[in-house]
Amino acid sequence: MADPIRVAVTGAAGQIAYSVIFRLASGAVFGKDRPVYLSFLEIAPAMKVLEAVMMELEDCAFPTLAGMRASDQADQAFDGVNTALLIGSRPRGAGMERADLIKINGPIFVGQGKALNRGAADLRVIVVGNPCNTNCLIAMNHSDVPNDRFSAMMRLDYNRSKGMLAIKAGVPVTAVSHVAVWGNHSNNQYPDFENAKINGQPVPSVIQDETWLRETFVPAIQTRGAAVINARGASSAASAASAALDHLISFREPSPVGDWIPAAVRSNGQYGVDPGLVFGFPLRVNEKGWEVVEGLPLSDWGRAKFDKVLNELRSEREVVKDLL
Ligand code: NAX
Repeated sequence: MADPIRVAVTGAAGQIAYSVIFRLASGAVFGKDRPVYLSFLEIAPAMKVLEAVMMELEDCAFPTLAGMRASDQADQAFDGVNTALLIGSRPRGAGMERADLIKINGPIFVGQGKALNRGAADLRVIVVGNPCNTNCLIAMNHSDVPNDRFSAMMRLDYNRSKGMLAIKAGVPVTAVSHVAVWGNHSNNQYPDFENAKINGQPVPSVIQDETWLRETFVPAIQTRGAAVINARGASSAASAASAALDHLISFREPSPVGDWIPAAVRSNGQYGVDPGLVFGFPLRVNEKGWEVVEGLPLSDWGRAKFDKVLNELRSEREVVKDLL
């Protein structure tokens, strides 16, 4: 068997991790021939729960699980890892503003950014913990790991968009392609139906209901997380975990021919986004790395949505400027 791939998971006692970890260990992500070594990071009060997760992992007797360890020290957790899934952060509490959350979680990503220098030479970092774009920006700024190895997760928004368009059009999700989710994983993200396709045709020519696309689809995707919380009493976990693993895999293989993958990455100025901001773009992955898909048209209506989310990310960067 090949050498194990070493994966760090932070927030390992949390609900998203509970859906991520067993799939990583089972061979469902890297294949049945690739052993996986798991390295968990948690805060001290959550260690007991993490112990239970590790007991359950032992009880699964996965042939692909080469070993595991747990720590409350980021330096130890990231030592030698090939992939780091940064899921852990404090959830938003009652009455807490987004800016409060950014201020509370930002410092976590300063320390973790530095500790990521302990990773393997090919380390890739995926930020899920919210506010994920800005947390990614902070970690990137404190790490020597090349910027292009960092990304934040827009995949759940993309998967939600594909699912909802497919249901509306009465087609399988595989018929939906070219979905871009611009900007931030927040209520101001812009899930772009104008460039999206169904069976190769522009979505607006298949779903001929602009009012539904603009006034139902876009807000529904933007607020889907809150809808799940209202219905379940807890935030999205299985779908978020599934999206995190889709995201991880999509950086390890060439993108589907003619299509793209969604992720928030460091802007180089594409589409007028300030260089350095971590912004959700459509990307193509090839054997050399990834590149932003450029030149997609945006209508005035779409550009207004795009500019709104761009301004939101600029203000998040302002809130954390002391951490950069
Ligand atoms: P949970 O509260 O169930 O788990 C979070 C875990 O992180 C806890 O066990 C906690 O002890 C741990 N933690 C806190 N500070 C830590 C630190 N400094 N180092 C390591 N671990 C730490 O939350 P869960 O539902 O698993 O969500 C995790 C994060 O994902 C949240 O920030 C959430 O907002 C975010 N999400 C991001 C999504 C995205 O699309 N980017 C979608 C889903 C999700 O809302």
